[in-house]
Amino acid sequence: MSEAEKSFKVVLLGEGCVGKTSIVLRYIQNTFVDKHVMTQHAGFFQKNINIAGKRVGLTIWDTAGQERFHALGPIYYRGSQGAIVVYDITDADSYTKAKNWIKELKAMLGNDIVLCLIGNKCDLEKSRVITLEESEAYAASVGAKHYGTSAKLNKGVEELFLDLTKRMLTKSTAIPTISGSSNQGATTSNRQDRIPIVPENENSQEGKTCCK
Ligand SMILES: Nc1nc2c(ncn2[C@@H]2O[C@H](COP(=O)(O)OP(=O)(O)OP(=O)(O)O)[C@@H](O)[C@H]2O)c(=O)[nH]1
Ligand SMILES: [Mg+2]
Repeated sequence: MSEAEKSFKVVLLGEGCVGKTSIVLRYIQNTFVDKHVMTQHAGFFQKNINIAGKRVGLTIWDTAGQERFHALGPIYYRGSQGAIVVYDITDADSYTKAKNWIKELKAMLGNDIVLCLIGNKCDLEKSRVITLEESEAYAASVGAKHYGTSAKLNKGVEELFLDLTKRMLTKSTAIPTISGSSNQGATTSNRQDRIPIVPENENSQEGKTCCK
């Protein structure tokens, strides 16, 4: 193992159906599924990359976007070095939700986390309701960086993770490598994680249609 190895935890947040799982599956497996398979609780994925001569291990937590899982957010974003907050460029509600996640992350973690705001489904440009100017200006105003992606067409996904990793490396020069998370062997892996905590008093969003 390289002496320069670093490990980072990254969390994906955002409303249901915006494409969080699709982004991570595109990145890890280079696959895309048209059908929406709703994430329950969360799943995690691991990937090792070489960057600037360093071997970097990413643990990527893909959270469930449905409102009833919102209260689980802190379990996944606590201790994360990077956050990927996703909205769907054709869905204004998902943009509002993304901004709320960023507010929560900033309130809970301050500047300890590298923030990415992602406008996904860029292939649906004709149905865009959130302009790039608006989202880039908002991201800049909160110290985040905006990226446009299409998990479907494999646009911007690799660049997103590469740039995020570079930003986390830059920020972490003083942070020691997380021990005990051996990423030796397989380059990627994934597992669905079932955590037996379900928030009470949820405002269930079941029945809400989200996918076109
Ligand atoms: N056109 C288009 N559709 C996409 C894109 N990314 C994801 N989708 C579709 O959007 C739907 C939801 O994608 P998911 O990745 O399951 O969304 P999610 O955010 O993980 O949803 P939850 O797990 O419920 O939080 C699926 O039907 C995907 O095929 C994209 O870039 N373009
Ligand atoms: Mg999902």
